Amino acid sequence: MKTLHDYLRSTKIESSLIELVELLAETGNKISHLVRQGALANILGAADSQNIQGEDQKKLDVIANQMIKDTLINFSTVAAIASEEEDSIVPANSTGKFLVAFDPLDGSSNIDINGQIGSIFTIYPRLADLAVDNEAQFLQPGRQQLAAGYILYGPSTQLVMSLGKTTQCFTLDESKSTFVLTNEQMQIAKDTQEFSINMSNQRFWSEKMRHYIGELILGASGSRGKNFNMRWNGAMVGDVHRVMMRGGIFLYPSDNRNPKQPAKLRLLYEANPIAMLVENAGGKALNESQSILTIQPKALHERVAVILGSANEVDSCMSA
Ligand code: AFP
Repeated sequence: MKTLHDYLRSTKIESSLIELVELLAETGNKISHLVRQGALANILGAADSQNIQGEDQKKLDVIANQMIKDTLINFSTVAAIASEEEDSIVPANSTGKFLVAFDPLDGSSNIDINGQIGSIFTIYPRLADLAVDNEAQFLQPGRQQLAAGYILYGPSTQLVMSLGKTTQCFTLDESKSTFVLTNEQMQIAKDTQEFSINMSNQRFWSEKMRHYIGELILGASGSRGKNFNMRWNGAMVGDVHRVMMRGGIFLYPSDNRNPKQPAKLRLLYEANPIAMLVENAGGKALNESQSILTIQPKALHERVAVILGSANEVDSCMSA
């Protein structure tokens, strides 16, 4: 079986981008090792701090963020980084050609219950006409991404990534401490009978979303004429991986719980990288009106509604 190292060199991707992807994979491997030790590595529980999102940080949020940040800052081709756990961007190397944004630990509420968690990353080209400490570097539409991926810390550790046209899956061979190609071209089923949404927010959704989900729940006795199953993981990486593997529709729609914050998921380091992976696997990823990858970001930690997965089901949701 082909290793990540061999796969990357079989592509036409430039060597400096290959090296950066390998560095991120290697850091994910190290985080995976910590995750597997759990309480024995003193990584569980709260960090007694909050991030700019106003979220209580877990110890592993902080540890994973520091590991990725320390690795990238010292890598000569990285111009600047952005993270869910960093208030603002962190300039790195003035001659760097890449920007890296990441959610170091997605699904923090799953850490202490041994649930699925992951790290999400995205790589953009550095904008030559802007200084490396200019936040506007990162306000590029998702279509500009050079590479994107997530590392899922589940029963096995898997790296799902796209370097442009297709989406691959690699599985960590812990005996050799290396990622091995296990799916060269992931394809999301066009149809599904499985949806993924946090139902406890139902009373806060738009009428349109309440109607659409209501029809899924009516199943064969409703307008859809078939039954649906539901899954909600609490970690986007876990729900998205299920969609990548067996189809489905994942939704975190806008809601009116907090008029100042109608959406939850972050555009730069959650929605955009995931949207690239999903679209390059034949799925769709929208924000209730347009492809997520076409959104012009206005702020670093901007949030966005997310509806993604099996193309025909996303179409059904949008036309509901
Ligand atoms: P945390 O990393 O703070 O746990 O948030 C995870 C997440 O951003 C995304 O991964 C999940 O799909 C979503 O939040 C879960 O949100 P709810 O807790 O509101 O269901």
